Amino acid sequence: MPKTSQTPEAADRNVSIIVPTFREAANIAPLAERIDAALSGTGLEWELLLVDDDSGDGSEAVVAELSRRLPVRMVVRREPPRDLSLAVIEGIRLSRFDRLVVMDADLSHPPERILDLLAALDGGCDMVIGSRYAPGGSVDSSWSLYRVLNSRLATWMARPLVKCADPMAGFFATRRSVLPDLQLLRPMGYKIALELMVRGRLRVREVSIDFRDRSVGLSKMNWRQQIRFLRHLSRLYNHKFGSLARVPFFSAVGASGLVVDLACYLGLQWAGIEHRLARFLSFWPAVGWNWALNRGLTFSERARQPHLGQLARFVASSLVGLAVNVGSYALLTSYMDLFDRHRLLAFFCGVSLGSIVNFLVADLYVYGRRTETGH
Ligand SMILES: Nc1nc2c(ncn2[C@@H]2O[C@H](COP(=O)(O)OP(=O)(O)OP(=O)(O)O)[C@@H](O)[C@H]2O)c(=O)[nH]1
Ligand SMILES: [Mg+2]
Repeated sequence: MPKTSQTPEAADRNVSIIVPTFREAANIAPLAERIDAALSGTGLEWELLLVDDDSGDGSEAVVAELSRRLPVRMVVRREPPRDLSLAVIEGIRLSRFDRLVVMDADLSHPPERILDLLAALDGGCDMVIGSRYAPGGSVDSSWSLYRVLNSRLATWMARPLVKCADPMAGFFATRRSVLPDLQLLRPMGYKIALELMVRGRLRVREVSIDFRDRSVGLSKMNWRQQIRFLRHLSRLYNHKFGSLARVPFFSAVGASGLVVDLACYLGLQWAGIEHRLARFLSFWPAVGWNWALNRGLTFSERARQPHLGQLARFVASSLVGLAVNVGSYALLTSYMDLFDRHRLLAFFCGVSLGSIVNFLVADLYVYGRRTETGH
C-alpha cells in the first residue's frame, strides 16, 4: 500500500480524522467544533475527513459551510454497498496524513481524548483503542441490560482473535504506514478496528474513554448489522485459525437447525399431522435453514454458487450424515455391549460422527473449496 511522504517528524505534527457518516447532518458541525476546540493551540495540523454514503440530508451543504473556516471536507460514496467499514477504508485511502484517528460522528467518542490516543500511539504501538472496557472506561449509564449483554457477548466472541478489552470499538488511532494492504481487507459492517487488528496483526494499546450515547440523529445499528457482524467474525476466525475455525459456527448452525426441526415436528403434530409424517416433513425446513445459515455465515467468504444446485448438494450431504449417524448408532448398539447398556452414549457418538461427515462434505463439496472474499 502506498505510504505517505511525510517525514517522521512532520508526521507527528499532523493527523487525519476520519469519520464515516450516514444521515448525520445535525452532528457534523458540533463534532467539528469540538475537535477544533480540542486541537487548536496544540500546534497540530489536522483535517476532518467525513466519508458519507450519499445521505441526501443536507450534510454536504453543512460541510461546504464549515469548510470556509475549518479544515473539513467530505467525500461521498455513491456506489453500493452502503457500509461503515468500506467508508473508513475509503477515508484511509484519501487521508492526507500518516497518523489517523477514526471516530463516529454522533459524539459518542469524546474528541477531547484524541490527543491522548495520539500520545499513546507515539509511545510505540500500531493502534490505540479508545476503550470503554479498559480500567477507567465506561459506557453510557442509560444502557439497558440487553444492550450491555449484547455488547459484552460480541466482545467475548471476538476475544480469541485479539488481545484487547474492547475490540468492538469504533474510536481508534493508527498509522497508515503500519496497516496491511487495503486491497486485502474484507470487512463487513461496523468492526473496522477489529478487521485491521486481526489482518494487520497490529500491536494494540488501549486508552480508557467514557462512551456517551448519541443525543441527535438516529442509530444505524440494527439486527441486519448484527448478522453482518457474525459473518465478519466468521471470516476473521477463518483467516486466523484456518478451516477448523468453521467447526464452532457449523455446530452452532446445526444446533439451531435442531430447534427448527423440533419446532416443526411438534407444530405439525399440533396441527393434526401424524407423527411419522411430521418427522419426515420437519426435516426439510431444518435442512433448508442449515444450508442458508452455513452459506451466509460458516462459509460466507466462499465463492457464491447458484442456490438450487448448492441446496440439493446440501440435502444430499445431510442425508449421508443422517445415514452415518443412524448407522453408527445401530452398529454400536448391536455389536458393543457397552453401547447397548449406555444407549445415550451411542446416540451422541452417532450424532458426532454424522456431524463430522456433514462438516467434511460441506467443506469439501457443498460450498466448494474456492475462496472469494468479496461482499
Ligand atoms: N458512511 C457510512 N457511515 C455509516 C454507516 N452506518 C453508520 N455510519 C456512521 O458510523 C457511525 C456509527 O454509527 P451509529 O449509527 O452511531 O452506530 P453505533 O454507534 O454502533 O450505534 P449507537 O450507539 O446506537 O449510536 C456514525 O458516524 C454513522 O453515521 C454507513 O452505512 N455508511
Ligand atoms: Mg453511535
